[in-house]
Amino acid sequence: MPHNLTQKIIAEHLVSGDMTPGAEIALRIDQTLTQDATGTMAYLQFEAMGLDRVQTELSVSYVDHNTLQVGFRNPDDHRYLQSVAEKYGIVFSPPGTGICHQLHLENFAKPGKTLIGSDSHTPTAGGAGAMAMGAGGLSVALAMAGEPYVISMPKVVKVNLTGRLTGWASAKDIILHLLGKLSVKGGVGKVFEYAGEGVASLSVPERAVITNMGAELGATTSIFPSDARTREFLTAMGRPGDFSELGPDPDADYDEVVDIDLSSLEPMAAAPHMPDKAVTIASLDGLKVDQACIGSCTNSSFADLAAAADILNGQKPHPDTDLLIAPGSRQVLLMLSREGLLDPIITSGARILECACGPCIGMGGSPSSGGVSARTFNRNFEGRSGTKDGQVYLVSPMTAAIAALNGKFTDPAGWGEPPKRREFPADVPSIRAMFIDPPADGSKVEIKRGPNIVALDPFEPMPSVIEATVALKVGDDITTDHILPAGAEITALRSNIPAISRHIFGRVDPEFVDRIDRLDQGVILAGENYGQGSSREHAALGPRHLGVKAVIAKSFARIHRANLVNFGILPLLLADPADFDRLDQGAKIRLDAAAIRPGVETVLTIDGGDPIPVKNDLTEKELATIKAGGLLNAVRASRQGASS
Ligand code: MIC
Ligand code: SF4
Repeated sequence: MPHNLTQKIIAEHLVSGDMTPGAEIALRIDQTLTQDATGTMAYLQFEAMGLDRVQTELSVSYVDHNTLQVGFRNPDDHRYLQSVAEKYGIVFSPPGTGICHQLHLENFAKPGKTLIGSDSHTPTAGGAGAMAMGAGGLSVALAMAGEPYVISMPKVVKVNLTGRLTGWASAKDIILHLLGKLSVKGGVGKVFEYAGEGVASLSVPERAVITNMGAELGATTSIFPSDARTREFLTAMGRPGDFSELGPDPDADYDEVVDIDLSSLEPMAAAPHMPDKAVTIASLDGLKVDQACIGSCTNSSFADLAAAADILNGQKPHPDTDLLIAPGSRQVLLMLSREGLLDPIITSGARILECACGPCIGMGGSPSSGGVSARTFNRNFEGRSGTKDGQVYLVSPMTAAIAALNGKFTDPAGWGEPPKRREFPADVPSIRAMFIDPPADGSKVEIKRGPNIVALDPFEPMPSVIEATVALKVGDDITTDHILPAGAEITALRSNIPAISRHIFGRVDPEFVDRIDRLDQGVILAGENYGQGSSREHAALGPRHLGVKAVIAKSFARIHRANLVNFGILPLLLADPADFDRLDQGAKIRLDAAAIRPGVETVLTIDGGDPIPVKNDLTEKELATIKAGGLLNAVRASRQGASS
């Protein structure tokens, strides 16, 4: 049977399960990546598994999120991560080297390989033909221990690209267009596989912009074929041996097809506060822009920054607009410097930041009160910038640079000729030597722990009856940024669950933590797509620590649902979404948890009477994990069983 590219890679890595959409499949994982904000927890969990060395072909530990080092917490975490990497055979990328996804694309991504990363934008590597997925830290820890990664077999959507980009339209505008069309829940349970004659017109860094931000569709991942452009890219990166040609079989079937005519696209923005609120830049003509930020794992390649440098050349941003630029990696910075493209950036007066996530995760660079910020990032959730009423528009680097010069958004019709597209220079410098490779034998290495690193308490098994209060009722599209806000102060607590739990839902309802503290057991009630956005498992661990037993929602985002299961919280679905209105915050519910069966509808009762039917899409194994109190308990029990 002919296979599409996704099915080919899955078939090649299938450990168990059948490839029917929706069925549970287990995949062998070739590579893993972690970043520091999720990595500390992932490695604490890996340590608890008792192995001497990672079992993957390659595991890389990046430090890119918590790089401010205000006080001891971040540097303690970095030191811990470096020592763990040395001990267990993991490549370590020190702070300042760059953003995990940009670095992975440049240095390690390989066509046809499976990669999971404890960061939702891991699909960036799909730009080079890898099947790369975001996952919770515990899932990554298990993959490092050699366990397969379990997902639902995705549907495969063919995104058929025709024509080619013209004028000021860029890769960012392709994905913003798709988000506008399909929404932030449009990709749940799906892989977006790019095909068609338009593919060849896009370079690997451009493809990576699209696969990166495919995460905002809620997709399992996004992938491009590996072709002549991939060969060019890998050769330029000094890795011609990593190339292999890979694409769908000629008559491959897809579950859905979406057509995009590249030549019809124009510069776009995602308006506040969701990545799918796509509007044209022309429609924003005249809107004052207080800040412009160029960077993040979406748009910080050499090509992106070179285009911005060309636009800024000899000019200055508007006096009322603050311009910040963060290159994605030291390689990008080095290329800009060697090509003479740093000069126009420096002389423009733009503020050059460290090669790291920076303002994207609220690590500085917040806009002023109510300020409009044009950012080349991938998320504009309310408050994520660090300024609650900041108005963040997601745009391309060219759009951000032009807006910075004009101090406002203007109609692209008046922008003149776009800069020449530069992919990468003829001679690309390697920064591979800036990574720290682990020694062959790490057995003597001592792990360095600071006071910020607090081991996880074991979790109790699920009670047989849940008698709980609806501790919080929230609407649709609640992000993990709503559940656990980012920003420098809170993210510094990622390796300390008791401390970080005090911030759960802090921006949605500052009373939440005190309220749930007074309750014995709590549940959360939510609308569609609960937990969209990041992979941070703290958004499940924190609620679990506070006593949340179940989340009852209309639907869940993929990674967060897996994190809930991993930490023993029941993800229940309202059998009739209209029942959402019958359940109020403060209601007392009762549920016979012991009686729950995979896929079987059951009822919970409100305040001792009124029944509400709830269903689940849990597998036998997932339910057993939840009942055991989470995956760590389940893994410990199975390891003990194996050794007795
Ligand atoms: C994000 O962009 O939201 C993050 C910060 O990179 C997260 C990971 C985290 O919360 O540490 C992600 O995308 O998974
Ligand atoms: Fe970092 Fe932002 Fe990318 Fe997340 S989305 S990995 S915070 S640059």
